[in-house]
Amino acid sequence: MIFYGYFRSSSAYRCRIAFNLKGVSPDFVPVHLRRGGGEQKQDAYRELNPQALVPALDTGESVLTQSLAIIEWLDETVPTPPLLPREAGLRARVRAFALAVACDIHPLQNLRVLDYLRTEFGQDQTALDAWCRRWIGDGLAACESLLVRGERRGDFCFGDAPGLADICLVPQLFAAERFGVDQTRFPRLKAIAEACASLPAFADARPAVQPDSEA
Ligand SMILES: N[C@@H](CCC(=O)N[C@@H](CS)C(=O)NCC(=O)O)C(=O)O
Repeated sequence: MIFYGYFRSSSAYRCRIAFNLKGVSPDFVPVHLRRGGGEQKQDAYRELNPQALVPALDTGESVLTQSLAIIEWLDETVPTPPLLPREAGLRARVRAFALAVACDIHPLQNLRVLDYLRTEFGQDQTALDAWCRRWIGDGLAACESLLVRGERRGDFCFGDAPGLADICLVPQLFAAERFGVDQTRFPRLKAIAEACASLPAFADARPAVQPDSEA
């Protein structure tokens, strides 16, 4: 298997955590999102992912894209430990949390969106950071409430073991840190992130320890 990613990509970070939790180690091919205008935009990579986004996973049989689709494929092909609960209602809540991050927060901080705000609307870095803080902050505040409303039990988002929600949360908090979001607003999310950080699957997936890291 070949995994195409970038150390700082939140979506690739999600997949790395999932691979580690499952004990799966695909070969890694870095795709530099900035070098030469962005390797993700070059024809060779677009052949793999026409969206020109990382990650992509070549399973040997086909190329999968979209981090959540990759993670659910992994969960179905390597069922232990499970990343989604068996009970349908709880499973829907876990997916709702993951989608709140992946569909409603993350796209607004994406490189191509920020580049567009910079080049087409003339915004400087201060304005872009404020934009990111606004949308990440509001989104994570809603995520904090989702867990409170869900009467959370255990050290992780939805119980005593990490799953899809935690896999999405931790990279999003990493991005929140990068953009200077005030995280004192999210005590529950921070406590969960600390529980995750103590696990090798999460620690080994951090951007700073990836082979293509520039940290
Ligand atoms: N929904 C996609 C998002 C993928 C995505 O936005 N990837 C970012 C990095 S986190 C990217 O490749 N950005 C390149 C760009 O904006 O040009 C997923 O979950 O895989």
